Amino acid sequence: MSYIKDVINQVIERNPGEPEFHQAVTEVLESLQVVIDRHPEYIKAGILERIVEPERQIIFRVPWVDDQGRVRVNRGFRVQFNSAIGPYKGGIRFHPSVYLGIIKFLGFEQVFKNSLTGMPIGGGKGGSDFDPKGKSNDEVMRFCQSFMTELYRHIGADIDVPAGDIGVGAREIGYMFGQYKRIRNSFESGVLTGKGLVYGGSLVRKEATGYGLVYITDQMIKVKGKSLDGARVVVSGSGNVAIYCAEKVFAMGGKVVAMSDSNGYIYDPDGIKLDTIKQLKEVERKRIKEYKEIHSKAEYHEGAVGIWEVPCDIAFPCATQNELDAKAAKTLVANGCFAVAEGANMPSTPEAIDVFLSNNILFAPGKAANAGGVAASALEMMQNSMRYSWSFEEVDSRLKSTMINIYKNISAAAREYGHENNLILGANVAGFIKVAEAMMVQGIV
Ligand code: NDP
Ligand code: 2IT
Repeated sequence: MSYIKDVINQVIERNPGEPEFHQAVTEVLESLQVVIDRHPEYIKAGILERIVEPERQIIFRVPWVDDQGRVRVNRGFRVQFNSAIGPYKGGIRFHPSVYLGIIKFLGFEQVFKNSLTGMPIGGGKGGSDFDPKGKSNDEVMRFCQSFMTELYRHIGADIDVPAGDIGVGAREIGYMFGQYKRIRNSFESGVLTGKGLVYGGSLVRKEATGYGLVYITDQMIKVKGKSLDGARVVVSGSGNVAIYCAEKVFAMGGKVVAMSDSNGYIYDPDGIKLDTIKQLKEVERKRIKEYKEIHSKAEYHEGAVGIWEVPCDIAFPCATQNELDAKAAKTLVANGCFAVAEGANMPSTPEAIDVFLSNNILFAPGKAANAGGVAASALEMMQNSMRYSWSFEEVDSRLKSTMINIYKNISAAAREYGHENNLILGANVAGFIKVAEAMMVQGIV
């Protein structure tokens, strides 16, 4: 273990002030002792030392003019983490909390997630500390154009293919694609994914992270004789991942009783009315609090973390990193929750994960459970290079089989490397080995 500990300590020393990055690296590397024991050649080749160091990190100024005519300046990031198995691939996040450490943790996770999809995609992530909340459409457009005016020189269908994440959806991707196309004077549909359906987007991409999350969860609980049918479900967040997770839960006979945003959560004992959430969040961009004005039987509570006090059988954290701590995990367990699947990236703290594992909660880690989004992005890239589009059913069935395969691979790896029910270990090991093997044969680069 001391070799792995040394690598972790080096990462902490060389990347000061980036606790989320340290957290993500520690979790993955601590799983890899069993792999290193069987593959001592990885030590000599410096696989771990190389895999924790991004291949390239780009930080740039993003100036834009607000509606009052004032100049504003944000910071843009793109971290191109690992290209051993394909072009860098990963979303762009616009949120005031974004700094280099957040983008590095997300880029690092993405390397293993993308490997798990079985598709030829490397890992990367980007973003900005720009806050789209309260901004006009025109301001968002000007920001996206300025962001792409720098980013365009670093990306391409065979180089690096961004997509959405928190604060970046179809609207932002549209503005960024328009600016890329204008600068390059070239319609390169494969340069971004999550595009609108009328200009090269894929059916099911919008739904894919949430649907995929429910597909893999269904598989995980089915093996233990449980079912979504009749299950009481809590989904945190009310963005892209949360909405389509909830939609698929309802379609499979479950009942979502609580959802949230960063201000608070709603509890509707009759089941959340998703049409209202879609209207409030996708169309009007309002706060979830408004739900109560429309459905008076529902309760609204200030504070996002209170959502974990709502009793449920299955919990899907779909908002943001470290939104579910040990206290929340203990409450979930005490209330009889039997499964947790991460729609967000790293939503459970390490202490919360310890609570889940020691209580035998069925736990699907984000890098496997939310891989449906990037898997559908890879399908979008495939369709773009064929200049063809598949039907909804075709993409959905490919997504479903991808998620079932991920489940099979991570549970097989968990079994093979020692802990049958530890899908965290399984996901880290299975995701890592493919990337490590590719790095081994490509020389010291
Ligand atoms: P959205 O911007 O569509 O939605 C984010 C949701 O999470 C909103 O309800 C938001 O509330 C809430 N949220 C964001 N930040 C915080 C915070 N600091 N505290 C509490 N709540 C917060 O993003 P997505 O749904 O796309 O992303 C959600 C998560 O899923 C992220 O972790 C992302 O990395 C991950 N993910 C996304 C994928 C995708 O395809 N989009 C794929 C795989 C993972 P509010 O509106 O109040 O900010
Ligand atoms: O975290 C993620 O996997 C995403 N935000 C989606 C990335 C992508 O390229 O579709």
